[in-house]
Amino acid sequence: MIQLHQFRPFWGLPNASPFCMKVETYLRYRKIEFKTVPSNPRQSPSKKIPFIITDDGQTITDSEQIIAHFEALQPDPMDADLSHEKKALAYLIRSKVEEELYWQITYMRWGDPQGWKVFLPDLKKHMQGLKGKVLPWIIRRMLLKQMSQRGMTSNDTTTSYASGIQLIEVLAHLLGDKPYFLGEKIHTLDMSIYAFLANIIDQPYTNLLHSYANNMDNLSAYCQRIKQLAWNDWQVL
Ligand SMILES: N[C@@H](CCC(=O)N[C@@H](CS)C(=O)NCC(=O)O)C(=O)O
Repeated sequence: MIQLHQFRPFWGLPNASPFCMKVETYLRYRKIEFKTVPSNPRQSPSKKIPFIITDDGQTITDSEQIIAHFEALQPDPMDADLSHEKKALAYLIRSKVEEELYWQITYMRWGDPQGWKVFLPDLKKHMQGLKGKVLPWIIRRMLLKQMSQRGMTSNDTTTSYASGIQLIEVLAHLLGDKPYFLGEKIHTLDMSIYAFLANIIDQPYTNLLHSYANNMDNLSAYCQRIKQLAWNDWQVL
């Protein structure tokens, strides 16, 4: 059985890591059987999760490589209909979404003081003893430094969320009234965009980015559409 190594579900989200959720959305959508193995970045050869171990014992890291591995085995690859131009466009959209929204999602939890207030107690529940007392603060210090290099600071949430809000607006315009980002048909790009949007729209506490994204009716409907296709049988824990 294929093993998907990733974080446990959190806050009613299938995964608090959008990269893990992207891979799980893909495997579920494709109806590829797998089992999840609770893990963390330290256990990954790349020091990032998710990673998978295939039936024949091969380890694959990186969400995009994992999807490419399984797509190569499919009789009907999801992106086979795309021209070089559309593939290039999909690459640019995905790269921007993953880079920008990864830091926005990180900021919602670790940087935004309101987010940190609710994130910390729940994070500590998953860390026993001394680990729970020190580790969140060590990780936060490191992340705050990385976020400040991107112009995001705890004392200015408006500026910190501005680039995320701008990208959400761009995505809403790009989607328009199409069902999926590249048209009528779902593609691997949608696995990524859905996972990143769901980590903003479906997270249980509000903030400037969450409320802005939730007001975009087409993006909310898009998330519901993919949820129906891939996560219909999933129970919120
Ligand atoms: N390019 C990688 C990125 C994966 C990634 O950044 N995962 C995060 C969790 S959302 C992680 O493991 N971070 C740990 C770290 O950067 O130390 C992918 O697509 O899988």
